Amino acid sequence: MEARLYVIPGSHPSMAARLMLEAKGVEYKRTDLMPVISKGALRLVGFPGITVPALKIDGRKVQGTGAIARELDRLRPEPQLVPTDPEQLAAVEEVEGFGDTDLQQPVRAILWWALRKDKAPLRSYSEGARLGIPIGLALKTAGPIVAASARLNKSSDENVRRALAELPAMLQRIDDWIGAGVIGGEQPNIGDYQIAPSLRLAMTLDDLRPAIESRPAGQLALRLVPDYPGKTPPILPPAWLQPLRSETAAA
Ligand SMILES: N[C@@H](CCC(=O)N[C@@H](CS)C(=O)NCC(=O)O)C(=O)O
Repeated sequence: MEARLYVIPGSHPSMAARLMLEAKGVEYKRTDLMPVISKGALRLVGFPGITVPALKIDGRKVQGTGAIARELDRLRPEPQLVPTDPEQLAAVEEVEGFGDTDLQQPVRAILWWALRKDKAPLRSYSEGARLGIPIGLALKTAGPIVAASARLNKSSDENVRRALAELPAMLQRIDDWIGAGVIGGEQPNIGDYQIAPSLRLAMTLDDLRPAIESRPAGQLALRLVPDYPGKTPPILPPAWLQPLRSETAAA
């Protein structure tokens, strides 16, 4: 099987695709792309869409975490990522949908807000990446990319403050799914792979980690993704973190 995965360093759905390929034991080559520039690069190599993860596998082009999971199940059924039992499938797809849209996006918005305020942590997110140019140079010229990414991901003060206020309820939903056994089992499914990397990326922010790490959601993220590049020292306004602080105190 010949496989090449296109990713953006630090991207949470890209991490999901990497973990699924590894779980399936599929060997693959990886191409690291810079955000924003990635859109044109993906078009150049023939993908119809503009987002990572994007996978070329045995001549087929598959884009998006969910589509990649289903293609991997088709090519190599074990371990199964998407359940076939209808009841289980419905439950897992609910988690998957939540991870794909509701959770991924606010985490992106929060991180780009932080990186726009201070670009220094960007280097830590590029750890181990091969961008085709020296990392130092990539980082020196990253200003416009950070600004564009913050704009594209709607990282306004208002959106980020709202995302932080909504995070406790999201974490509770994830804990409940773990409690009900929909995710968090011994054999991770697409729901696990959609959720864990997003939480793990959120945990690279020192401001967010304490509210996540000790609860079931955080434990799942740490189990599935023990290592995640990146570390952002405290930067978010304390008032915005209040909803998360009360959550930590209650736990
Ligand atoms: N929900 C999709 C989202 C994919 C997505 O939006 N990926 C982001 C990176 S996390 C991307 O490619 N953004 C383009 C950019 O940053 O320029 C999935 O899971 O595949």
